[in-house]
Amino acid sequence: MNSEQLSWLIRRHCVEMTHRARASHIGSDFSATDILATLYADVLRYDAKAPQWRDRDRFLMSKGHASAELYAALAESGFFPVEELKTFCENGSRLLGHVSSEVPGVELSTGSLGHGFSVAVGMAYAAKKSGDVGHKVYALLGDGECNEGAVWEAALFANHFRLNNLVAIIDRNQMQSLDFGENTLELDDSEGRYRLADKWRAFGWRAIEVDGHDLNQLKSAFEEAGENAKKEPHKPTVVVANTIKGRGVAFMQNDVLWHYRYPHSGWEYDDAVRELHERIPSGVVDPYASSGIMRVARPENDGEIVDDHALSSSWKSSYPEQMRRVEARPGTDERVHAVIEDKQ
Ligand SMILES: Cc1ncc(C[n+]2csc(CCOP(=O)(O)OP(=O)(O)O)c2C)c(N)n1
Ligand SMILES: [Mg+2]
Repeated sequence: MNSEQLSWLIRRHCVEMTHRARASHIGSDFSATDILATLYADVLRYDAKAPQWRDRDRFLMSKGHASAELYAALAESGFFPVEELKTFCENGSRLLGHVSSEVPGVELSTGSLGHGFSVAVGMAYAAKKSGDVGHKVYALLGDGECNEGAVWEAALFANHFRLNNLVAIIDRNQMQSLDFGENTLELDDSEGRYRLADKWRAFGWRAIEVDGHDLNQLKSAFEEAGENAKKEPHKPTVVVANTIKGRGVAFMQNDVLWHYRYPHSGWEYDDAVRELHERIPSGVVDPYASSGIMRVARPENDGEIVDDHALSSSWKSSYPEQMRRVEARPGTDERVHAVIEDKQ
């Protein structure tokens, strides 16, 4: 299966899993879907039938709330039956709402932000110390997760011990749970001269910035990271992937609502499936509805949508005016939202 096909299937499973389970984080799943698809289709070395194979690359999902997409990627890569995805978040299921190491292919239970990356750094260090050079360690972090102090301590450590067997990936979707990053704790400097990638460079890392939805760019970045030992022999690599939260379903994009909301029965679920089917890659069959959903029960008056989505970007109307610095444009592909007020 190629990365485009895997990417489509991951998104399709995420719609189904969060819908059935009434569970969260589909926006977070969607922003990193293309990253995971590239990793599992083109980059990571693994044996799905022997998940503990000694020479496997290690992948740690440090933003462990985006569990549905990881489970979907693992199931489609052969670690466990795809059918099991239907049990996501059910009582007794091993597919817990935050990433669980009970699941074949998962290296570490995650969800407490900052921890997964710290453990990844420790694993890379241990591999170096024991002369175990047959594999790399990868960790996927959210950008909001970079607000955690532990992340920067681990980044210093990786530089100090020259962990060139380590690749961090930042899902730079500019959002965290209930707001934009800029409104919460900024990662770029106030003049826009030093961006997140520059911070990592200053910490001794090699930083590569890419469009996190461009499968070719992602693949090249990981190949470049693999070449690291030749070019800059001592440095760990970070791939800063610029992404859109909710990418793939127009009404979910760049809207804080979809951090926690699941696609409800009716127009939300139907329209999400319909839109995915507009771009189904050849050779892929929808495991849930092979011919997609043709007619979407979209509410006739927009008022219903607004009521239903009172928590969407407009929810910030209750904020004091000086806090409303950034405004979303939901339903568009525009990643850089309008700054509507000076940040003073
Ligand atoms: C240590 C810790 N604090 C708070 C949370 C609650 N929490 C869950 S998701 C989230 C936002 C994460 O934002 P980001 O890392 O940007 O991930 P995204 O959903 O945007 O991909 C927060 C604060 C947590 N899981 N762990
Ligand atoms: Mg984020």
